[in-house]
Amino acid sequence: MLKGGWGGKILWIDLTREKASIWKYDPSIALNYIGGRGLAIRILWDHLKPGTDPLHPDNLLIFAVGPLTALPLPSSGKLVVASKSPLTGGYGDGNVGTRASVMMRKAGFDAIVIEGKAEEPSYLYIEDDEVEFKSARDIWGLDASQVHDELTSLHGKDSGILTIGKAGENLNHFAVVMSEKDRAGGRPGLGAVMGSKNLKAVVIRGNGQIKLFKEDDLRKLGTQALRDVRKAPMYPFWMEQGTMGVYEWCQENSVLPTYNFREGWFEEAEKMTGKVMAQEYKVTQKGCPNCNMPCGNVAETKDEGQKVRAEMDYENVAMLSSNIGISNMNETIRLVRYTDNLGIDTIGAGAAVAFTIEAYEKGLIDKNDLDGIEPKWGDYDSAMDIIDLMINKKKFGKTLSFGLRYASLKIGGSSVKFAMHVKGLPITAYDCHVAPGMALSYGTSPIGAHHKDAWVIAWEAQYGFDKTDEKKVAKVIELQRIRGGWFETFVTCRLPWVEVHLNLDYYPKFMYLSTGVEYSPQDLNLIADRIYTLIRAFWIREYGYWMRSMDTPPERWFEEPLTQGPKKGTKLNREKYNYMLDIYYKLRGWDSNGVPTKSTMNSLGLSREARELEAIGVELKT
Ligand code: PTT
Ligand code: SF4
Repeated sequence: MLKGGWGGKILWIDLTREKASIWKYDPSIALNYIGGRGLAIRILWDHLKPGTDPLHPDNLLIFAVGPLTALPLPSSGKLVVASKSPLTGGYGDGNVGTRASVMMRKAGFDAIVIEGKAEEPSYLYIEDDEVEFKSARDIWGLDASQVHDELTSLHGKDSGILTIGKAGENLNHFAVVMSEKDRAGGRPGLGAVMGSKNLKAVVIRGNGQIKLFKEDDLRKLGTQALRDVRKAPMYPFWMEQGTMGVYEWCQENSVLPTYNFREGWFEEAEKMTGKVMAQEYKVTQKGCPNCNMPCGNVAETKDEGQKVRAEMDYENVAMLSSNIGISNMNETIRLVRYTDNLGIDTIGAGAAVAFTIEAYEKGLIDKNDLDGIEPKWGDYDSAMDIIDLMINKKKFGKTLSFGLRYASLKIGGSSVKFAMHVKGLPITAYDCHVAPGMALSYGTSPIGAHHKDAWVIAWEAQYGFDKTDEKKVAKVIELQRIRGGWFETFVTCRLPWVEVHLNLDYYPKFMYLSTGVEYSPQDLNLIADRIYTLIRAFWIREYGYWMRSMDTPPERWFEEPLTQGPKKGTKLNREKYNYMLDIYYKLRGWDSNGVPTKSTMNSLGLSREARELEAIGVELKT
């Protein structure tokens, strides 16, 4: 019996039959998987038929919150979106800051699961236990910002709204789920999953109370933590630059993605720093619900042309500036606004443009493949044209819309070496020629190359980029546990801890006051390991096999040294990477090919899942 914290209910919606049902799910799932990503992978393992095409109606689109979501504590307005990914073919998730998370909690749902496909463009209106299936004919084709405005005026400002743009409608594999115009989640193509269901938006309102084990005490502790955030020495800098504060640091350390990750140092970086953004372009600041350290720095163009505003996060800016050779803040603001309106991942879009420029440069595609576009580094117009080509699935744009892995296999040649992804997911904005620990983090991230699970690079810079020892590997796992395990299951924002160093000890206490369960840090780490291993089992169930190469970043970083900047000449060493990967597998209790052993699965309470893998012919070492 749960004492509080969890809503205890899952809302299951079948779009094909226009039916909704509410389940009280087994409390042991809540206790052993907590919520968010943990609940999502449990649902996918138990309810998704193996081998389902990610864009088939049978795929499940899941929105999940956790026992700390929407509570009066730092930065708690977050939600996990998860599904089987069309971009990678494996487990995919993302984390969105949105009022929808608060509304889900007030409605009492820990997860909303959507299956099937609506007969025509639709959106869902959910108010507590009531679900209405509504026509989206009038909003289909609108961009994500317009849809937000339309649905806000229809359903009220305090509704939670999740939507897709044209990218999701057109099943572009880089499509994300958008909220409140500037928030995005689900880089592994989860916007396309929503589009494949003919689902333009989900609007949710909840009117209930979140039942907590010790509400007054939680409020008191939450207030104290909010005060700690505000008093933190890093707070003023964070409030000025947000995630963009790291741009200059990346340049100094030669890890700023430049020219399709060929370089880690950009000759015009000084025009694109967090300071320039904050002091010359920033006009206002936005945040997710319940956040007192809002990082949505809204910048406005200052060039001639129509004024445009966009939120400038580091990943967006780096991938749509240095990585495609652009050094003009106005152009990057326009690109971010454009991609947000289309509902396409900024990182995927930047990666796709860079890949196209390089493939063109190397003669693997020509002007005709690009419908007359002649792409160049630093050329804003051709970058916009490539994005359009991809959204409209014209010529090479169609190939590109299936992702870098697919496109590189299709055009062949040396492109496989410079298709900068792991497991099909484009690498986020840290070049790793000098950073073997970060390369391992990308290699072993449970959704493909994303820094969300282990942003080890800041620690690695201090520890020593050149070291490739067990301590570094253990640090990757430690961060994966906390970032990918704790925060993705509590479902709150991790940035209070990462950026202003809020004491991590708060979180087990919050969990106790919310749920009445006394999780120790070790208990939480064990749950994180269970989730990681189940996610790995899910990938293996989908692929039918596993190989080390799937946990390895692209050839480029091993073969082509940096040619500019202070670390010129540096590249990754393959033997050392493999050595780290061996240690990683050993520490995780997986075999030398990255397959969990039977004893690891048994010790994590995954014996049934181990038997299921064996039943499909996967050999599990003991
Ligand atoms: C996240 C990835 C990131 S990570 C960024 S900027 W970052 C990009 N943002 C995009 C965007 O914006 N528009 C768009 N069309 N595509 C985008 N793709 C990219 O997506 C985000 C913040 C940020 S800003 C980060 S680091 C932190 N991420 C968290 C996380 O993963 N978990 C967690 N518990 N807390 C986090 N807090 C921070 O949230 P994905 P958001 Mg995002 C415009 O979705 O798929 O996880 O990829 O959610 O609400 O926009 O907040 O320098
Ligand atoms: Fe949202 Fe940024 Fe606040 Fe995190 S720190 S909750 S991403 S506004």
